[in-house]
Amino acid sequence: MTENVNVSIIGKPNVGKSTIFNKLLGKDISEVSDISGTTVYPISSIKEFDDLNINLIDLGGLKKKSKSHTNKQKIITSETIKQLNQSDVIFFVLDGSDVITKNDKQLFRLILNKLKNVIVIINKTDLIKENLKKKEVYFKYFFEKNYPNILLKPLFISALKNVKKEFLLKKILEIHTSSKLLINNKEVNSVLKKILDKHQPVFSKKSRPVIKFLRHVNSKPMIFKAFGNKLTSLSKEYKNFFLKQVLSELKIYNQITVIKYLNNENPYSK
Ligand SMILES: Nc1nc2c(ncn2[C@@H]2O[C@H](COP(=O)(O)OP(=O)(O)OP(=O)(O)O)[C@@H](O)[C@H]2O)c(=O)[nH]1
Ligand SMILES: [Mg+2]
Repeated sequence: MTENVNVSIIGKPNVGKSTIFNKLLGKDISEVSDISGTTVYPISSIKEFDDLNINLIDLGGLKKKSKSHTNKQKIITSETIKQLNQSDVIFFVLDGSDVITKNDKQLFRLILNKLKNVIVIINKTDLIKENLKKKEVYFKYFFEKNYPNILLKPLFISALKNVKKEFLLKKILEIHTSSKLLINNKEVNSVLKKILDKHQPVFSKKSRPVIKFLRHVNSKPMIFKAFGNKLTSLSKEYKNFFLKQVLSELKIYNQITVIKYLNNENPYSK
């Protein structure tokens, strides 16, 4: 059975969104130019892949809040929010030849706040003059350090020279498939045991929080529930550590994840 997936291409102006859109479709549908602000209204087209009808949506480049008061930017902002709400996966595009800007950070926050699964694409790698490895580390480290509830594997491409089409389409399929699955309790709790063996929560306010049971309750967005005692005294650092561990042990990439901590509840009581 064919299924539909909405994939929006989001990023600040001029990073190469329309170029990626055209290359993925193999047709020059969206206008490309070196003038920032070329795309205004969303442009969409269907790409068939595997059993998926991928509805690709190219959006206008969103500027940072303090610079989004022009009429054109107001249109782009409202269209972006509208498409974002309906999207299953986001391609978040950055310019690899530049540093990460405030504009990029604001946009990425917006995507995460909507609990959207996201694939980070670092474009224009052909323009990187300095050591490529160093630049890759810079981007990877930024996303690793700043966003505790998602494990990202940024993809480095040059839309002009090699867009890595198959790879990108496969990523959409992977997220789509994992968004329909619930991971069984046995697997989740063997991961819980492994994490606790590595690092127990520490004492805080004279009590030691104990996580007893972990359950995967939703896959789009990804939600886990942790059951135990005194979980309100878990530190933020521990929660961040715990979430990253769960994601890496279960190999959940590019999917925003929430863990809800519940005190003294027996998951089997209902
Ligand atoms: N060197 C290089 N140039 C690129 C690459 N991808 C896109 N460009 C160029 O960057 C400019 C902007 O590309 P667009 O695809 O129009 O960018 P956009 O993000 O859609 O821009 P807006 O619609 O204005 O937000 C164009 O001149 C492209 O040819 C790339 O991988 N390498
Ligand atoms: Mg464009």
